[in-house]
Amino acid sequence: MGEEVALATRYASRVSETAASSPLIRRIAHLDMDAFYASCELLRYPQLKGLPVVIGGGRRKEDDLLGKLQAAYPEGDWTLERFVENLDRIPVEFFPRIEGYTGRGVITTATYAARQFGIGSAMGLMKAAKLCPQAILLPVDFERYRHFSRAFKSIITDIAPVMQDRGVDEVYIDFTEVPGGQREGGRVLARLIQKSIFDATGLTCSIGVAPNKLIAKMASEFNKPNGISIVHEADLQSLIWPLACRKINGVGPKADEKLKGFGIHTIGELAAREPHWLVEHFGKSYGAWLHEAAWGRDERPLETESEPVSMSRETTFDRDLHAVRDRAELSAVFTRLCEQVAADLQRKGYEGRTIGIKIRYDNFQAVTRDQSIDGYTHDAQRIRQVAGQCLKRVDLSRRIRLLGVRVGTLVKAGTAPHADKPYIAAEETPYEQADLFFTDD
Ligand code: DCP
Ligand code: MG
Repeated sequence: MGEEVALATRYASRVSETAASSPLIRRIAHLDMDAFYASCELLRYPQLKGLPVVIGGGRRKEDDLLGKLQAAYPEGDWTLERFVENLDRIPVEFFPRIEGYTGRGVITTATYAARQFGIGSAMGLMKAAKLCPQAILLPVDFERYRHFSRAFKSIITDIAPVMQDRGVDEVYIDFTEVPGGQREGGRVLARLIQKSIFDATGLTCSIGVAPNKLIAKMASEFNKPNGISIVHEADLQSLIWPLACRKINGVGPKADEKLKGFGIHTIGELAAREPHWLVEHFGKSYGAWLHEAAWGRDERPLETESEPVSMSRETTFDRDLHAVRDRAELSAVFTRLCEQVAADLQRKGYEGRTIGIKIRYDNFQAVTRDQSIDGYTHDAQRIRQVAGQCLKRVDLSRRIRLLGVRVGTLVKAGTAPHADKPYIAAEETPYEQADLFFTDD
């Protein structure tokens, strides 16, 4: 069955201290995916590459495309399954255009081809329709973007473990102590990360490497898309000072207006002001910060998230399943989810004490149940037994859209008493609704 399995690891926040004590030159990267939502869409519709495409508006309308295909090729066997497998073969002319759009929809992002027409994030679709009527309009699919978000981040942490998550499509990475992180100012490692992400996902990103987060964030924009920019401390005057103050992450539209009112447009002009003048006009803390920022100083550590608090696997079914009629299928999926969570735990070296399930019904209502055990485990069978108990506490007479298994309260494997007591409760449980599809074997 074609369901998509999603995995998730939740972390407790922790601050990285690596750079402070290091004799190496501090090198911090900011990585930002290129036209992220649009690029995720182009992976499944490669026939749209190079064309103006905007993402936004209403809900998914893939079924409209299926309808068109059925009408155009009535002899074709266009089941949903066949359709999903052949997305890359849908003729370009079948895709909806933005022309004539009326409504209040807003663009989340646009391909670089669409940007040439002046289209960009947060623009109304009606305005975009005027700028480029032939642009193709695709609906947003957040689940898909989250999937690729997790994928590219896990590739990064495999290479460079100190990473700060900044949202769906950007992260900071501490290059300082990573092999290759100092070579050519970080370019060698940046190239490796770009290539690894591209090879695994087909997505491109842009990376800026600089002495700190503030400059790195600006630098990642210098060579978009698919670019790398290296900034050293000595480049402040030539590369940073000519930029508009607004390019500083932390100078919003209001502060920018006020700065302009004083005739300060560029970061260089900001740097030229006396700190006490800035404090006088922008307040003690913000004024002082503006001065530091203009001089490229930023000591903030990366806030890494390296201690997971839970790991989970969940899957959304192609069609909603029923506990009785689809018993075998559900049981198999359930077992597999437990095995996957167990494998995730084992691979990353964790064990957990709280085992839980999540179900989303056909009306999108979600319920969760969990249960704590004595000791800690990363054993698939044990997880399945306890998760099976949790399932007995939810309504299984309704159709199910999503099923998930989570293990929480994690500790590093081997650091806590092991839950190796045989678990017999499940065998003793009398026949209940959950047994309809969750066998206790
Ligand atoms: N996004 C959104 N609404 C906005 C801005 C962005 O929904 N106003 C979403 C869509 C983007 C994603 O967030 O794909 C990442 O935002 P970016 O600003 O990084 O934009 P892109 O990744 O799309 O393009 P770029 O190549 O400029 O980074
Ligand atoms: Mg981006």
